[in-house]
Order: sequence, then structure tokens, then C-alpha cells
Amino acid sequence: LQMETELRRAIEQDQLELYYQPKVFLQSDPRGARTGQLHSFEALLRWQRPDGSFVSPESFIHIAEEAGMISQIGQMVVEKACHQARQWLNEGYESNISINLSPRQFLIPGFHEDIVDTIRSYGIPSAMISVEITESLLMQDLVSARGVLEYFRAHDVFVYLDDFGSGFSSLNYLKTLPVDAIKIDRTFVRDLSTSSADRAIANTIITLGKQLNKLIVAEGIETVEQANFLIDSGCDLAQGYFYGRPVNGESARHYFQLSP
Ligand code: G
Ligand code: G
Ligand code: MN
Ligand code: NA
Repeated sequence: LQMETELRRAIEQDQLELYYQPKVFLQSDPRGARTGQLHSFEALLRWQRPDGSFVSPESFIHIAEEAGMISQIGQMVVEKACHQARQWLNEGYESNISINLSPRQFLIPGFHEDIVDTIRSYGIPSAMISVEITESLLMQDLVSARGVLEYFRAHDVFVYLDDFGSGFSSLNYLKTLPVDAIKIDRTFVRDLSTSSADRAIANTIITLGKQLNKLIVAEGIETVEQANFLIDSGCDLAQGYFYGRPVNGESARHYFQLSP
């Protein structure tokens, strides 16, 4: 309960901030992209207490959900991302920012329309914001989830299926839901250099995803060996400390200079 009170105060006092982590191209493509070049950003929420300590979103998102604050936080996140995208655009940098959606947000009627309305209110193309969703028991209502994702697609909001492979129903999600991209969970990336099982899993997700016409992103790349394996496997994009840590909006400007 104390954490809940603290979180409410932090929201009121605007102490939650978005950090941005780059996703980079792994493959050179005909449109001129080159390995290591910036593709887009993922927005990651950070709560820094007045004493300087950080609270992980893993814990406070959960509290926000229990306390009925997820709608407010979701709205704040999309506004901050739009504000940042607008600001970068004004400076001549055009980059997509993806925001993470909590499965609970799918229970809020019209939340997807609110997201698109908010993007429009910032005067940026809706394609500049994308969303990351995870499979979850709360998304068992695949019929309405599908409607939401179709709405995003109709409005050019790209959809990433996050943490792919870590849950139980990944393949069913992939079959049922209109997602544009798959993010290979970082637990499969971590041991790529030592585990032939993980190499087989990563290769199989990449092959499967390509046959389904999805963009494939690997998460949690920390070493050059992991990067090289994924490049050779044909993975499209990578995200991880090897390419760049999540940083605040000011520092994220440096990532626009990310080049091979
Ligand atoms: O950012 P890491 O840096 O610690 O994030 C931990 C977890 O919190 C991840 O699963 C991530 O998807 C989630 N997360 C980060 N930012 C947000 C956010 O803005 N909204 C939601 N719902 N989850 C987020
Ligand atoms: O669940 P989701 O994929 O949204 O969350 C991304 C999480 O992964 C965040 O907590 C982010 O800080 C973390 N992360 C990003 N890159 C790396 C990495 O290279 N290594 C590790 N261990 N974590 C990472
Ligand atoms: Mn994510
Ligand atoms: Na993930």
C-alpha cells in the first residue's frame, strides 16, 4: 500500500520518465539500410524516486494494475512517446517509437482508439508510434484482441509480439492475431554461444516468422558472438546492451548517429 501511495504521488509530480532503447538493422536491405544502423526505439518506463533509486517497471506496473492506475499510466506513456517523436521530428530526426501495452489495457473499452486519437493530437503520422503486446491469460479473449489489433493495423500502428516463446500459447497467438513483428525473448538469446538448443530455437523462430511474413527482432543482445549468429541466421533487427542501453530522451539523440 505504501508503494501504491508513492506511485500515485510520483504520477502527480510527473516523476515517471520514458527511456529509449535502439533497435538496429542486422541485415543490409535494398532500401539502403545497413547492419548496425538505427531502425527505431522502444520506450521503457522509468521511475526514479527523489532519493535517486530506480523502481523497476516489473514491480510498479503490477501495482498500477492492481490499483486501477494502468489506464492513467498508459495514457501518460503514449503522450510522452508522442511528445518525444514530435520533438525529434522538429529537429529533423524521424524515428518510430514503440510503447509497451499492459494486457490489462485491453480490458479498457476504447483504449486503442484513445491511443490513435492521442497520436493524431500531436500532429505526427500514426506510423511513428508502434505497440508491443505480450501473450497473457488476460488476452484469452482473442476475438476482441483481434479487433483491437486490426484497428491498429488499419491506422498504420505497427504491432510487435513481445517476449515471443516465453509463454504457453505463442504459436496460437501467431496464428490468430494480426501482428507485424515477433520479438524473440531474450532468454533464448542469452546462451546462444553455449547452447545448441537455444541456437535451434532461435533459428526456428526466425524461419517460422519469415514464412509468416513477420519482421523478426531479437532482444537482449549483449555480445558480438550473439550478434553474428543472429546476422547469419537472417534475423531482421536486434535490440540489446551490445547496441545500446535504454537512456533518457536527451541522451537518445546520440543514437541517431548510430551507423555501421
Ligand atoms: O525496462 P525493463 O527495463 O526493466 O522493463 C521491465 C518490464 O517492464 C518489461 O517487461 C517491459 O515490457 C515493461 N515495461 C516497461 N515500460 C513499460 C510501459 O510503459 N508500460 C508497460 N505496460 N510495461 C512496460
Ligand atoms: O519485456 P520487454 O521486452 O518489453 O522488456 C525489455 C527489457 O529488457 C527491459 O527491462 C530492458 O531494460 C531489458 N533489456 C534490454 N536490453 C537488454 C540486454 O541486452 N540485456 C538484458 N539483460 N536486458 C536487456
Ligand atoms: Mn517490450
Ligand atoms: Na521482451
